[in-house]
Amino acid sequence: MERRMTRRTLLGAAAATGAALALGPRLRWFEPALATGPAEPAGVRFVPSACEMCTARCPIIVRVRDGVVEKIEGNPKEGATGGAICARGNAAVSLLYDPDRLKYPLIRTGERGSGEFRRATWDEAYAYIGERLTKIKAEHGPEALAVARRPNPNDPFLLTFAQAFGTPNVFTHESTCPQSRNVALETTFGTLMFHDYANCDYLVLFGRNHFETLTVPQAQGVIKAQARGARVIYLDPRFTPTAAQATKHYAIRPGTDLAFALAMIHVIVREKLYDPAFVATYAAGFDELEPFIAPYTPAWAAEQTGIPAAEIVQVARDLALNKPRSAVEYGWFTASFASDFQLRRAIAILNTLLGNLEVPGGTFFTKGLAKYAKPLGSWKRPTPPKPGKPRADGAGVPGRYPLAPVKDGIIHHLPEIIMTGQPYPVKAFLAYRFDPVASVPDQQRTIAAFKQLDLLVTMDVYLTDTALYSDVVLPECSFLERTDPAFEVSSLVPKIRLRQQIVPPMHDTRPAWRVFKELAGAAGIGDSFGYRDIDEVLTAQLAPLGLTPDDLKKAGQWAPPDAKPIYLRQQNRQAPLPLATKSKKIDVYSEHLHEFGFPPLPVYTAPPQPLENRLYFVQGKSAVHTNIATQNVPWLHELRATNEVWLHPTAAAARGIKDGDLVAVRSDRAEQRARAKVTEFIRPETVFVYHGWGRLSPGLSRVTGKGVSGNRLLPARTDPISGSALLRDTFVEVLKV
Ligand SMILES: Nc1nc2c(c(=O)[nH]1)N[C@H]1C(S)=C(S)[C@@H](COP(=O)(O)OP(=O)(O)OC[C@H]3O[C@@H](n4cnc5c(=O)[nH]c(N)nc54)[C@H](O)[C@@H]3O)O[C@H]1N2
Ligand SMILES: Nc1nc2c(c(=O)[nH]1)N[C@H]1C(S)=C(S)[C@@H](COP(=O)(O)OP(=O)(O)OC[C@H]3O[C@@H](n4cnc5c(=O)[nH]c(N)nc54)[C@H](O)[C@@H]3O)O[C@H]1N2
Ligand code: SF4
Ligand SMILES: [Mo]
Repeated sequence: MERRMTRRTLLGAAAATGAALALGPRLRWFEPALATGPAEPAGVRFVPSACEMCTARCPIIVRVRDGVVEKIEGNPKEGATGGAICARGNAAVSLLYDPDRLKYPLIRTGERGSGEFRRATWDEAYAYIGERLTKIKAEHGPEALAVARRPNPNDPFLLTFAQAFGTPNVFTHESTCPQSRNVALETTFGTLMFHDYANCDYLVLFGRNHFETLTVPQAQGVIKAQARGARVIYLDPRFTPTAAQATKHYAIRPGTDLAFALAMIHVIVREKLYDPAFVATYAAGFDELEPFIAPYTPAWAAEQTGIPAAEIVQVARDLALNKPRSAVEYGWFTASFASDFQLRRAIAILNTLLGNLEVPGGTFFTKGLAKYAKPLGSWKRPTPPKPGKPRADGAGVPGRYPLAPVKDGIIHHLPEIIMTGQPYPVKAFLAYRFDPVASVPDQQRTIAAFKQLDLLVTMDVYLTDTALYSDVVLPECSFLERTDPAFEVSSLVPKIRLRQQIVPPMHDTRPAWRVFKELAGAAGIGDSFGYRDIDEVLTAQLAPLGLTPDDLKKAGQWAPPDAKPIYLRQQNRQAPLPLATKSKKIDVYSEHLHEFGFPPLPVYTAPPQPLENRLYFVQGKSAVHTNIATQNVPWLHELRATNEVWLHPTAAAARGIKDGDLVAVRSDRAEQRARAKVTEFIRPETVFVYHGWGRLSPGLSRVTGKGVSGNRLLPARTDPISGSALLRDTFVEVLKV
């Protein structure tokens, strides 16, 4: 079941870490604490698993002594992480033992939002949900149920539940995260693209804050590149840890990144610095690009961005000089300004001009397990009927949001649908590993809508802000107390990884595979869950690969033997690429966008300008917290207990604000209070807060009511092309209280 590590293997891990540390002090965030103690005493186990403190799901080794989890470390065998984990991964121990965790099912007894619940048994909770779902289905049809989750290894259970119930209204969080990027990439290449950070020589980052807003494997890739001498150009209105590590930081004016990108295209085209053979072989519409890009000069971009024209020219030339081992990163959180979709299109065009696809140090198509071995299998389940109605949010629906992905939807439209009953009634909502009240803009509207529902169910590990308004709260086992299905981690080389149970559940909590099976039984759709336990699910998954659940439990992860990175164009620069656009080419000029009435080339729209006294309201994530998930996790709370309002000294002085003063941040929607942090690390027309505070639920006892919630201040605006939320194009006033 588990892997016993001897002192010798531990020393091996220490040596590997030592090698990584030799890269320099910037590694300090990733340094795994090493197991201590002279010898491995009896009663100590080391079990491989996968972290769930964020969705990078790094491989970990958990040290357990006499049934108590003592320490979490990175799995030293993982090359991509260098055997390291981050502070959040380390702190999972304190989540496991946090007295604030959900300990048993809850059924609401008071008004929604009152926080009055009673302890319920699982059977009571299932019966409550099952009865209401059956009634809602009979009265309004199955599409009256919406479900949402942050994608995770338990997706097959939630998706099977939704499909068997018959609803098309399945959401992810994506419209508040990378949707404009994803749609731009799918429009241009027909699929997503990824970066070969470690082998890159010149990398341009539009606010991708690798050394603060982390995933360990990506950050390690950038560190490896920099250790070889790679240059990193970083644009952010704020001076961040990535700015500190970058070759060059430009404090760009918020929302003007597209101007910088267009001017770089201008220089590369005008000076003929692109890869002509690549463009001729793979690109469609280059002829249209030339006249289109002519007006977007560096001088014009300098006015927009506040960055000198000569600097823009230099970055463009350096990018081209280093091609194909150079890239402009597509970014991750891209739910920001209305120009974001076209920014990601412009970046796609830049990478095309550099000819960096499928060569080391460039960009690549993901190579799934099926390319090397066989895809994972599944337990046997009946083919679900096709939902009778289209999605309520219009994602993928002609005339509404035809390009927004059907599999993700537009979660920030759900409140409107519930409130108006248009295009049809949605009466029940299930939130799994997702907290829309905290995460989705226009919190007031989300709450008002949730209060109108006939049924709201949350499944989480904490009493979240969404749970606070729920009828039933289902406690999932924490990730250290459960086994999930194996999941694929596909990068240059595919792998499968397993999260396995380390210790028995401490409370009356259950794993997802069990909850959805039992809930399906109560809702009369149990036929789709014909497995007995998670081992049966794992057996079915692994059978095509000739592996058993025990194989994976021992090692924690598996890669096809001798799997080497595949770069499709490494040997043959004309090799076919799996471009899934209609033209089968890279759509520099997009007929597809044109057909839907959207600009086929990345036309610039300037960001809205702040009225007098107002400031751009910008948020970002902290190195020691994950989005809205960890503010209450004890060890992480100790590291950062609240957020502050970052103001430039000139903006502060103009408002009579001193460092540490209590200030009010006011938008058209609401007012929030926190302490001012007066700092030169931010542009004067911009105010910044870390995302994740201003929480409502008393169940998050350490943080309730502390700091600023962005989503209380923001309206829910939508990019008409991708369906992405626009979370950075709002202005706020800041006043001394
Ligand atoms: N204003 C504003 N809004 C934003 C952002 C922003 O910067 N500003 N960022 C956006 C981004 S990038 C994203 S990705 C979204 C994220 O939005 P969410 O997906 O809502 O946020 P997460 O922090 O990932 O965590 C979701 C929930 O998962 C729960 N959870 C953690 N582990 C487990 C588990 O093992 N089981 C269960 N059942 N639950 C678990 C946590 O307790 C938390 O309630 O928010 C977006 N919203
Ligand atoms: N520690 C930690 N790591 C995380 C997460 C976390 O919450 N904590 N969340 C994970 C998730 S879900 C995501 S989506 C990724 C997000 O990864 P990123 O996209 O890197 O993260 P953000 O923190 O949302 O934003 C990054 C930076 O954008 C800057 N910015 C704001 N406006 C502009 C602008 O107009 N132009 C430019 N160029 N920059 C601007 C902000 O100042 C901020 O520093 O991180 C992932 N990793
Ligand atoms: S990046 Fe940190 S929190 Fe995320 S999975 Fe890896 S160790 Fe865990
Ligand atoms: Mo995200």
